[in-house]
Amino acid sequence: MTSEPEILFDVQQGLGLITLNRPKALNALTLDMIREMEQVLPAWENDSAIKAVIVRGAGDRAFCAGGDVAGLYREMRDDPSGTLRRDFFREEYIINRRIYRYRKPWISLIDGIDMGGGVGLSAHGSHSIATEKFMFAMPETAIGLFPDVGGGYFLCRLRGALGVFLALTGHRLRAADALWAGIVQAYVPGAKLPELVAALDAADLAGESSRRKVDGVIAQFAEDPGAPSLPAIIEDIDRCFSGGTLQEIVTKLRAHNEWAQKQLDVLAKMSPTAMKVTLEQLRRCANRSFEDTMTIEYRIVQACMRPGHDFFEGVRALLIDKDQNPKWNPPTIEGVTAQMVEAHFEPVANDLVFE
Ligand code: QUE
Repeated sequence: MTSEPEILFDVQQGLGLITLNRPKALNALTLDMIREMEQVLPAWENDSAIKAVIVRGAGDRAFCAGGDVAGLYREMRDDPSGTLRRDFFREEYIINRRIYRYRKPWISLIDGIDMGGGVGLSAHGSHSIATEKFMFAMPETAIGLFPDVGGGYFLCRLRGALGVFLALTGHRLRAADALWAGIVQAYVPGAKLPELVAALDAADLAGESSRRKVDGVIAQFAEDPGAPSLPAIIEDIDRCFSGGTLQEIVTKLRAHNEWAQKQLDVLAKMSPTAMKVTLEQLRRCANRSFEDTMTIEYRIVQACMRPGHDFFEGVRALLIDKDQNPKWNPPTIEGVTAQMVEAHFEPVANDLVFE
């Protein structure tokens, strides 16, 4: 039996090309894919024949739908002392940081779904390109998790309360809105991507100004994605989602408009624990370095992997049994104590610390 590799590496001319290759699983990241990347990326960074790295997803639906949380769920159920939950996030966050610090252009071609772990592979690179099929979200509060993979870094740096809104509601963005928010750098129609890659291949990208040279090549293919929808609601977002506690956000939404009632309906489905932890994550990560952010996120995620956490119930309800009916514990935001939130921020035995 021959099985398809989960991730493909290819060097074309002067480009390192990575293809996430689990199309049936929307290219969700496994630990093996992460380990293979860690084998290749340092070598490519030091290889003078490679000018830039391009990342894309196989198939026609997704760039990357996130981490392989179903795999984490199965381990919790079948092998409670397994090490996947410890190693997966540690090694994933090390890759996120490697991308953030990468000394060569890191260009993501996002022709489909880009959620959670996929955002961690794209948003910290130098260039993200969205097509007409682009769909961004940080939907983790729906499964009892929080916007990790450096969400604590880039969400805090979006304008106003946009990051808090995206993190709590999991609101989806298409290309025009992601471009407006600064989450991607250009819109290029999917049909033009092969031509763009060929042009990058042919371009002289060497030297200090390689990022700007990539900007110039992308600009030759970039088009107008149409009008964004966020400008019409950004004042509502800032008014309702800025400052304060989760209860204060809910109070402001209740007193606001029809749009705000829809946001309350969305929040009512999310894990109360995950929402409070997310708000505290964004508060603590504001103005922190990328490395400090990943240390904080690793502590939080290890707390989420403990038996009985909403994470397992969320994955069960949304991705395994698909009954769409998670039984959150505690079931209300009033039931989530400060102590329960605080327990997500305590140092862990195998803390993730960068020198
Ligand atoms: C929230 C999430 C994730 C999600 C759905 C949510 C997530 C994730 C996946 C996912 C999707 C398809 C797959 C897969 C995982 O869905 O993080 O293995 O094939 O990875 O509501 O955070």
